[in-house]
Amino acid sequence: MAKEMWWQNAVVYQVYPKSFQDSDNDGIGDLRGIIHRLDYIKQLGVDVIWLNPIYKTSNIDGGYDISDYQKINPTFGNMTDFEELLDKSHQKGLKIMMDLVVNHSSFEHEWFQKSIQDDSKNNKYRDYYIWRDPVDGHEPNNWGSFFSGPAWTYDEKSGQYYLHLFAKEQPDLNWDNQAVKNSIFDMMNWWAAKGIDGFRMDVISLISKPDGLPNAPITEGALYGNSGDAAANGPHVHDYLIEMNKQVLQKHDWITVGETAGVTTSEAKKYANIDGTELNMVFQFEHVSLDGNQNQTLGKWSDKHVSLLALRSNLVKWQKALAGKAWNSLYWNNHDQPRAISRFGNDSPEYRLVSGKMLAALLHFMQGTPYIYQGEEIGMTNANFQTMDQYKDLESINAYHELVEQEHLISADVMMNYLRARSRDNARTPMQWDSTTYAGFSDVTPWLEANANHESINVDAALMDKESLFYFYQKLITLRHELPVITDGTFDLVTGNEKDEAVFAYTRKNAKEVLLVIANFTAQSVNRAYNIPKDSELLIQNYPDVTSSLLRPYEIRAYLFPN
Ligand code: TEU
Repeated sequence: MAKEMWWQNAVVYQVYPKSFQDSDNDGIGDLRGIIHRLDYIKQLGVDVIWLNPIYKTSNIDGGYDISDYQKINPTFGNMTDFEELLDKSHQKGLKIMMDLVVNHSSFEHEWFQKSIQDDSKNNKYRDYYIWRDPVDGHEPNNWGSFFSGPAWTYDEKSGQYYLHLFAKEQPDLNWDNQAVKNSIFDMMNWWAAKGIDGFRMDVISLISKPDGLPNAPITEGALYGNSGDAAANGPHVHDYLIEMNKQVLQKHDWITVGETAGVTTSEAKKYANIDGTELNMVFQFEHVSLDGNQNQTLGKWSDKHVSLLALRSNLVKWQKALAGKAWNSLYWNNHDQPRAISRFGNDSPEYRLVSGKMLAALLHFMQGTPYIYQGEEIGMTNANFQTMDQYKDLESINAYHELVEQEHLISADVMMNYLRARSRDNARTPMQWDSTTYAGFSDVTPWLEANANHESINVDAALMDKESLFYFYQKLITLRHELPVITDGTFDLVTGNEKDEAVFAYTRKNAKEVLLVIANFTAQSVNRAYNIPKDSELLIQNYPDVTSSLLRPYEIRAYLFPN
């Protein structure tokens, strides 16, 4: 790319509005709550806020079931609140990236309601969704839903099934229909006119279904074929994104990121190509899938810890493959993933802070645009729920019913462990602002229980402690803004590091400078000798002093020296 784009040098902060800040004491976060906390986000130093869906919704899946793309979820506020949020953010130099959820709508969306009404087979909205006749009295194919059960639901009235890769309340839109595309592009242009700064596109890799909707390969013992694999990177997905780019994206200096389940590095080079014909970057899923269950029917449900060998080789693969050809996004967690420290670091009181700093620096010095998920910057941990009624996420609840009660594949205790390790609710507990009863999130019982550890892990405490994770993130963000090598430098693993089971060491290099990052990924001290030039500057570290070649538990150091 000839010109460096602004988003290549930016850091994004993700806000899950439902859990960020409640301003009207109904136990649910809202837009005015976010407005109230803008100065906090600004203080961190980020450039962009990504807002998870704030649209009118049937509330089955955390707002990913939109019933009106041009209305605000009344529980979150109204359009005036949104405009104020956008305005105040812009005044503070913060951009707003919205969530675009157009693989599916809510079943309550007017389009779907028309698609199932009496004259449905003759009205134009029937073809807005994916309807098929039964095959031998059954579902049209063997696809399973991401949220348990089949990916098809039968409609008595018309005698046909409709497709939903997610919940039955989230019917898939038919992107092969030009009218659907036009409606979506119009809607995007309508938001553009409001002055937003970009879109994060939900499961955009799934919008083009394979011709003929064939059965998906099925692993032995599995209940359904893997619809995610079957639908990912479908035959027309790039054509559709090129069309979207022409109709909408190229008219704006936006940030765009595609959430691309099932993306490979070669597909990513198309989605996020540097010519800019599709999107700026993608969220890939490989590094957050390495610790899944051996048993493919259990899929993500596991409490396994990934080995450094597997994690490193995957991250390195992405750094190398996209260099000069596309652009990476960098993340450890989001609203669908467990908390980074609990998953990849160590959330015991002894190591929470050092391991959190290690993970932060290790990721933020790589090439790509980093994403910080709310609470990550203060080291929030997994929820540690003990009973099923504490969970609210439909993916978790449905999986429990299917795997434990219906199929008897695993015991309740095992599943509770898996949920503590992987449930999406780990990420969705209320933001921990202070040590009061409801963590400063609300004055009433929140929709999802606050983590008991908010008494010590909270924003108030972080802001009062100069050594806190918050200020460490702030420093990393400043470094990214000031040091070109973090954005433009080439990435290389330190020679011989490929097989190291404890240490992850890499360099970033441009014509002027070299950045050397050395991280101990374990709770044990290890000895490693690295060649650190005399004229190097120690940019950042997570221990108060530096020993020679001894790397203490989760120690990270980054050195800068002339090339
Ligand atoms: O998630 C897409 C996705 O690939 C899911 O499999 C997700 O990773 C899974 O829930 C993790 O176990 C997106 C959204 O981020 C998610 O919140 C939505 O539920 C989903 O799409 C449907 O819109």
